[in-house]
Amino acid sequence: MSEDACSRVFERVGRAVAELDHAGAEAGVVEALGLGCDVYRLVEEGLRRGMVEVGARFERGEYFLPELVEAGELFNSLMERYVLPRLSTRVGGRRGLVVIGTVRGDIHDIGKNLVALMLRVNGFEVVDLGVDVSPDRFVEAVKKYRPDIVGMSALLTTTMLEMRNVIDALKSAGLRDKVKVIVGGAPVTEEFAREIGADAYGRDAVDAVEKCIRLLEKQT
Ligand code: B1M
Repeated sequence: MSEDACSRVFERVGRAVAELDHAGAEAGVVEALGLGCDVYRLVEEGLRRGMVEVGARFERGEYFLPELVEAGELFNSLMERYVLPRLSTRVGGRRGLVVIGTVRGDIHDIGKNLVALMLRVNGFEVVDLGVDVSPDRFVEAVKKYRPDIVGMSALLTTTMLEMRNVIDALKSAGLRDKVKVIVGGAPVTEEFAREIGADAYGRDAVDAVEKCIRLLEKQT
């Protein structure tokens, strides 16, 4: 398989997702897999790139809420049919336990699900609290599951502020020094993570896995 050939197909997949061209996106995914391209790169450089363009069109007023919904469905359906079966086969091991959720007020879960999946594939056990998770629910989950790591996802500039509230709630409950905290999501930055007192920032799902592995190494 040639890198160039894969990059070209990824670009086409991204464009098709952006256009909400279901057949074109599916054909591109099938072609990329047929070429033996890396599945995770297909997700990041193809599917996710298309989603970012969908967001940009929404911002410019070219797309509206139904298009955002449709893009989410297209992404999920391609993931379920083509990507998950290829990644899930590698699930196993027990590196550590991560409690993950999308913060209060935010219902975006595609990125969070991808992070949870990549953590599982890489040997982590994951308790997924879902979306719109309040600080209290994070605290309760830490008490109940005693995870090594708490992971928070936010896709909105407004809801990313909830991450600080979760960290404060963990402090108030006397649990902050018992868990490591990793944050991520489109508007979140390394600097913001540092500012709110998180232990790590994950740029994407692979980076999140690497950071979680490093967080556990620091503990031992
Ligand atoms: Co929404 N939306 N949306 N949306 N949506 C964004 C986020 C937006 C950037 C679009 C835009 O205007 N450009 C914009 C936010 C603007 C802002 O805050 N600055 C936006 C808006 C405005 C809204 C609504 C307010 C729209 C409205 O109602 N008027 C509304 C809010 C609802 C709410 O949450 N309260 C809304 C709703 C929705 C849908 C429900 C329709 C749908 C989500 C469906 C779903 O998730 N089940 C949706 C979608 C699809 C998007 C875009 C187009 C795509 C998001 C996505 O799934 N990307 C998005 C545009 C964009 O992202 N630029 C947009 C693919 C996914 C694989 O990437 O989620 O970034 P991502 O995850 C990555 C990394 O960020 C990282 O790893 C992942 C894998 O690489 N990561 C982590 C994520 N979490 C992590 C956690 C970690 C580590 C890494 O550690 C724990």
